[in-house]
Amino acid sequence: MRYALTLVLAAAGLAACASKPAAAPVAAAAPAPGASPEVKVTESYFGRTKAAVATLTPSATSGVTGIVTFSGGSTTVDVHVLASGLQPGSIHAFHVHENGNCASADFLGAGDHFNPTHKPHGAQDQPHHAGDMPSLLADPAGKIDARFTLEGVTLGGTDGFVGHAVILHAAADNYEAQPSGNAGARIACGVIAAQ
Ligand SMILES: [Cu+2]
Ligand SMILES: [Zn+2]
Repeated sequence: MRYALTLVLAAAGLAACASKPAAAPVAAAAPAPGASPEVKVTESYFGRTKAAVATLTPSATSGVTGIVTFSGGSTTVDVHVLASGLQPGSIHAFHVHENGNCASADFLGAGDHFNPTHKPHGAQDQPHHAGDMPSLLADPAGKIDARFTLEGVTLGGTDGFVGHAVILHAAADNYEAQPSGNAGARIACGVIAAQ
């Protein structure tokens, strides 16, 4: 049954990155239940999503742009945020939101925080949405260059980040106010796409 579940997750991941036909033959090589023990069956064997990127586009008035790159482990995601156009020394909430939709100028189409496990909004060391992330500090040039690791999340699969949106907010996250930390306007948005 473990193999069957893994295959379902792999199929979902493949559907999310249909532009990579080279991955298809890997999924087709499903092991029989009695597969020989020397065949190592790992997540990467089934094409686990290891990298993704989101290009941050500005809201109607923010002028903030950037790029966010993601590197996925089996239960962790490393995030690297590059952004510019911010007020020097300002602090900004940063989240993964539910809908991969940055179409409206206010980015409200991205919906609420990504929260597949139905947790409250919070800091990393407290119960928190899967989409909750550290707030980001702009340097004296109004730029962000930040790296952090998120625990207990993945890029691919039904509860993974790919296909959702990252949003940078005008204000810092207080990690208490529900459901979104009183983070203010949405000033940049990008849809997370598998690489
Ligand atoms: Cu947000
Ligand atoms: Zn949240």
